[in-house]
Amino acid sequence: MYHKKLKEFPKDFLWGAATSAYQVEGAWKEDGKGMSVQDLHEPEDIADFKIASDHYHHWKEDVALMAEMGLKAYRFSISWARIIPDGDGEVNQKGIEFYDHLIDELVAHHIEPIVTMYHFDLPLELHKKGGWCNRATVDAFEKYAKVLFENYGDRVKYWLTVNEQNCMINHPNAMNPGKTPTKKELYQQSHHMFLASAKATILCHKMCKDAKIGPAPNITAIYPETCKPLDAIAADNWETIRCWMYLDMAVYGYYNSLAWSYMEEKDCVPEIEDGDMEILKEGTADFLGVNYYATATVSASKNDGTDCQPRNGDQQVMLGEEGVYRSGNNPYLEQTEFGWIIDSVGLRVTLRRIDSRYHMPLLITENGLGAKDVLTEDGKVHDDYRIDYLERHFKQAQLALSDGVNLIGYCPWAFIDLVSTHQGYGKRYGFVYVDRDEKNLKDMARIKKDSFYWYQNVIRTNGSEM
Ligand code: BGP
Repeated sequence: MYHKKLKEFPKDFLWGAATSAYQVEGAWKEDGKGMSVQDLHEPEDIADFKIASDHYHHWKEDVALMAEMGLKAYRFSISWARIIPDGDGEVNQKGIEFYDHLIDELVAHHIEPIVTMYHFDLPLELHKKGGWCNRATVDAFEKYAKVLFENYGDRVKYWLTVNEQNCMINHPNAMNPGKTPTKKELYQQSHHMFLASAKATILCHKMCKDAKIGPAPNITAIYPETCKPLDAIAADNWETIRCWMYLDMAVYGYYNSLAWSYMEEKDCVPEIEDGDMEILKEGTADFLGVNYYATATVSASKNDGTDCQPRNGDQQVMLGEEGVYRSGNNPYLEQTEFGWIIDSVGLRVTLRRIDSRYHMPLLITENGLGAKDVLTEDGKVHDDYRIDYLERHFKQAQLALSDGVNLIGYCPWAFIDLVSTHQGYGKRYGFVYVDRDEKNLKDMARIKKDSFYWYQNVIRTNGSEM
């Protein structure tokens, strides 16, 4: 649809940027922090998460940079194991203080804190007891949520429960060190995460009266490879199993019926205890976080043993699944140097689809370009490719707004360079460069990239200049 005049970004639009604790903080065992499953990663050639961008020691300087850029919001995650080192026992006062200071500093600079409660970093002690397969983890999360609301509920108005639950179920390896769970176990984990989110949501509504809470799944429109009806069925299958089942639960508190049939077909229906469905119904979201990177294109299943084509990949790679869909090609879209599809129009498609289904306020909680940035000899980073990527996506967000989507904010990934989940510092996302290599920590200096100044102007003009 063409619009004669585009809607302006709302005055209180949350121009933000995002990070997650284990990818940016470092200080992996400082001041009483317990270990998380991410701390077990010790890759040979690339950075691990032990020091990362050392935000734990640079937080004040980092917030000053956020303020200089003009950020209206900062989405970050709290490390569960920094707050409760074994996940379920004593509270670590030093951990409480770290986020207390960070939140105070943000508020002092009029930056809205948007807090993710759990972003891939389950406390290791909980993992040893079965992690999300163990129902006790649901209660541990509720207890952790209570600690967060007690300590930060007076200042934090936006809470995100679980980051990319759908990716943790569809790409489970990094979250389950030691042993990849079976499909049945994964959907049990998912049920427990749904319950944990719902319980935290109920608690948030009781304890923090004017706060809003929601999930942050990775949502993307799925295209059929051709106009063959069976390709359309495959796209619908995968979009439902990958995306809608998570949002239907968050918004309506029930299992999507197609997703349920899929779990029956694949023998992975979770065990549901008495009372669970009532909790899920009660603990529904106030807004939806959306991590968006790339659309996917799929074709009809052949159901002949060749639908699933294993290949190396990360959270954006679609492998295909027997009897459900095959991974297809989209000749109209480019890819990043890391093989991620670039589809700015797909962001508009995705936001429109979510809006049609749920009519909820939407917040883009992640979107960005991972690239091999180069620091020039005169100390600059000319990331015009990132500016181009973000400009194209912001324009599509404005079109989605004009289409009627209730978009309340946009938090590109990432505010500052941090450890990429698979490529260390070889794949950077930030507006701020961190001067370190994979293994050589150098001085960790913070250097503003060209995109920093560009985004500063976008925010200053509330999106009217891009
Ligand atoms: C999302 C995760 C983030 C971040 C981002 C970029 O799926 O929520 O934590 O890692 O993807 O991914 P990567 O670092 O693999 O390029």
